[in-house]
Amino acid sequence: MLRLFEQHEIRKTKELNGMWDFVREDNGKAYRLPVPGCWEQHPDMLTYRGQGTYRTKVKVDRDTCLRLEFKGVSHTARVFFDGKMVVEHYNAFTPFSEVIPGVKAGEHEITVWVDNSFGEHSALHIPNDYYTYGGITRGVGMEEISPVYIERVHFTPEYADGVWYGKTEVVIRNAGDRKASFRISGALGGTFTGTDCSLPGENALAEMTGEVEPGGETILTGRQSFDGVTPWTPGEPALYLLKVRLSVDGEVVDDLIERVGFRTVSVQDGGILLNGSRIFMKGFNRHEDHGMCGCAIPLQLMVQDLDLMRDMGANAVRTCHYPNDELFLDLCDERGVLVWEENHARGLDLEHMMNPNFDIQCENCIREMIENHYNHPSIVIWGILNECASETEEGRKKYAAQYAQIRRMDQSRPTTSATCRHFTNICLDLPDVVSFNMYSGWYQDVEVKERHEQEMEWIASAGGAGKPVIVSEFGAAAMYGYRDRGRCKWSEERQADIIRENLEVYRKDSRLSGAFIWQFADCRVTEEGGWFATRARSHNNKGVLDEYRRPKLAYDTVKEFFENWD
Ligand code: ADA
Repeated sequence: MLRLFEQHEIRKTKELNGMWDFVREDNGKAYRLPVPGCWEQHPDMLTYRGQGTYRTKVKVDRDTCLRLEFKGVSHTARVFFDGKMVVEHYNAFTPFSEVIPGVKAGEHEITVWVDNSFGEHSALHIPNDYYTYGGITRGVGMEEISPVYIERVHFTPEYADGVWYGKTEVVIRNAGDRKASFRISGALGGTFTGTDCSLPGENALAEMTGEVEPGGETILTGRQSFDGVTPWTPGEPALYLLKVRLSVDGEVVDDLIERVGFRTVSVQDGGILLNGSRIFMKGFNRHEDHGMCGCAIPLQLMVQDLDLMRDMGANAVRTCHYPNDELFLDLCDERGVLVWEENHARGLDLEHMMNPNFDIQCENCIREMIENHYNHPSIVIWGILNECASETEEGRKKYAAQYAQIRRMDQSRPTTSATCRHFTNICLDLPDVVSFNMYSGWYQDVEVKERHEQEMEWIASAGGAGKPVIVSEFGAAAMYGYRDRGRCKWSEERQADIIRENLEVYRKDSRLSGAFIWQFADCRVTEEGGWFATRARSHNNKGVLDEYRRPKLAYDTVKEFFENWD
């Protein structure tokens, strides 16, 4: 399953999830591995870092144009169709696709060379405080498309003078060899399992027409009002299906269905507003990692994670430190969970940021994140560059360039970045929301309130005055099952104490717009880079649950606070 709803009624689609052949490159050994999946699941490859090749066969029953879609390959992929390379992609956490025209009826072979190694070529996946797994780790789809097809549809809800508007941007591409005149039609409404929403009365999209050159792309935009809209809110996450159809020479040749919600996000007077009302984001930092399956988390375990967060009273999640599987975002849309999604970069110092691949790899990651996830109403903040070199002039240029890229692509959501460069960060004036990571009571043996006040004063004096502020990380580590009446460090008791001390301070501070616990569940870390030296079991153990989702004592502490936050 790639999404929680059908995206096509006309385009012919097929999921390629299942068992694929796999050959490990270092020793030539052959396997059958599941897709999606991490190769670390196999007992022979528990710690394998290197290359391998996946292979499968597909069949088409007529001459056609194929579109292959990969939701995530960790971390570099080269895709071959009948032995010819069709696309190369870097970054485990963003989807990519490729259109292959002129495919003949019959059987064809898809081969994917995968590399999860570290080195100069990889600026973002480095040895780090989370694990870079190997494999085709998210779903794969294959679609038969017409040569002129819908590349994507972006829907932006707007609200003015009591009326909801929707701006629809449609991107049409032409993989054929002749110029085409086309017409776009569509409707907003429909139903889906979950919250069942239909707009009363007329909801057809205003028609648009255009032309597209061979090998070219045409973008059309329309804006119209909608009556009887139920806005998307955490309490009532109303969603609508937006169905767009493409006709060429009077014949419907393609379609795309997106699921959208009507809500606005803005910042004002130091607060974050959803549909004009101030919100507070209380939630978790969550890595895509699970003791059972690495980063290739199946739907039922994603659902369990969100159920556990809801049980603790959370209303928000930060997808630290990379874009997430779209199935997870679909679930957040349906459940009214507020999402801070961020690009892929954790703790990169200036030397890492000066890697010649850094700028382009970040730019691609941000572009793919926003292009693909634009329509999710649950995403209310775009984040960048967690704990990177924001204290340097060179670093500042990179922060500024990335915020500018986001604003070019999306003006409907605020931006932020989680910093740990306390008192030295020179980038606080750049984002819409200021966020900081603070480990009072764990790394720093300081009084939480006093340290928090120092931080708030510094933020106001360093470019953050008047902006919303979020405590983006706080927490402490505990080994699951380790209890100690003396409440020593690494015991579940001590972790719960530290989280409590922090929550007590943040709950009383009306200047804040959010507090995110580090972290939801324990996650694996790399041993390369020396992380094991400070990370028992080669895991980051600050989870409120362990990697198998067994709750520690802090679970009930968080629940007590989050459920009674007001
Ligand atoms: C940082 C970082 C996290 C994690 C955390 C910790 O703030 O953003 O990825 O490493 O600290 O556990 O120390």
